[in-house]
Amino acid sequence: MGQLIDGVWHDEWYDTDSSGGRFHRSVTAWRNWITPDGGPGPSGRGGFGPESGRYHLYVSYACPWAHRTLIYRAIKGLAPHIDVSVVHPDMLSEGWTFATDFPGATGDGLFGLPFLRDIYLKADPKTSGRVTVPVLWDKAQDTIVSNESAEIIRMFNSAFDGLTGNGDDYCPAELLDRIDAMNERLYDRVNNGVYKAGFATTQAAYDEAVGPLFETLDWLERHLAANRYLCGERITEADWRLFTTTLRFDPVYHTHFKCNRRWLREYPNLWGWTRELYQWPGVAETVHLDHIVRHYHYSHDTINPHRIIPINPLIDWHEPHGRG
Ligand SMILES: N[C@@H](CCC(=O)N[C@@H](CS)C(=O)NCC(=O)O)C(=O)O
Repeated sequence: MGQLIDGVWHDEWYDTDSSGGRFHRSVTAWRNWITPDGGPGPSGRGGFGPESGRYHLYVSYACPWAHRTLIYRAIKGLAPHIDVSVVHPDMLSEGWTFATDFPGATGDGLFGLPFLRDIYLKADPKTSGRVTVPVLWDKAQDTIVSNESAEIIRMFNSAFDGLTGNGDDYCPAELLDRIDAMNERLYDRVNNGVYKAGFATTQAAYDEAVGPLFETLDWLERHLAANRYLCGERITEADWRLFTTTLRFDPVYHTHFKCNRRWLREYPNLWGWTRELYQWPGVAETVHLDHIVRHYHYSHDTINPHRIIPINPLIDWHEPHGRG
């Protein structure tokens, strides 16, 4: 695990010394948008129109942020139009690699390069920053459109509708404020909250993260007792964003990240809702628990220095969800 500084790779773990043991996720650098008419989006520059076969998605099956983009690719009918490369689950001194000695790790389908950082360097040989997944690559301009999952899924929600004929809208205008507020509440306390607890290197930093995490899970349990989905009667972006975290909770975060006040399956509504999303058409195929379990336990040697992969709870994802 490391980062690029002026185009040079430095193998460094997250610096928590300067932040009192707290993990801070870096701000994402590539922020262009694909738009229906190719005009500029809310950030970055224009020139990225929706075309079949033009874009390529680099993901890790382990990563909850990348997983969101794979789910949207499935539920928005984008698979025939956007192809995918999958990195190896082990993220060690070279960062994410295109090694293929793990089932499902595809290698770099576009250029045959060895490391994900080479994709960043292809876009900008002097780039600086962390080398993260997902990455949405534009074959026409030979550059990165975006490496921010929250924005990639907003593009996927509507930019290609003219091409796919799939008008399913997970971010309808009338619910946008509610979705944004829910996302904000859940990102810091839950999606990133588990990482803040897991990567904390002081007791205080861990306590600061794990308290709000479980308060928010308790709140979500009550909320889902009264609401079909997070923002009311219809499924929205807020649900998909939370799902990639709740899916990983019992297999990884509970034990590996010390988020162990309760198992997720002890929350009947949250667990039923998680199973419902898992069972949504096309979604189970995006879930690769072998990559998930392997990545976290094998890559984070500050947390699990002997790299023992645990046996894990037996989970019946196909049990009827009982909601609706
Ligand atoms: N803001 C990014 C965060 C992505 C992210 O942090 N991905 C992790 C994997 S779960 C990563 O690639 N980390 C590598 C690193 O930090 O060096 C997004 O949501 O797209």
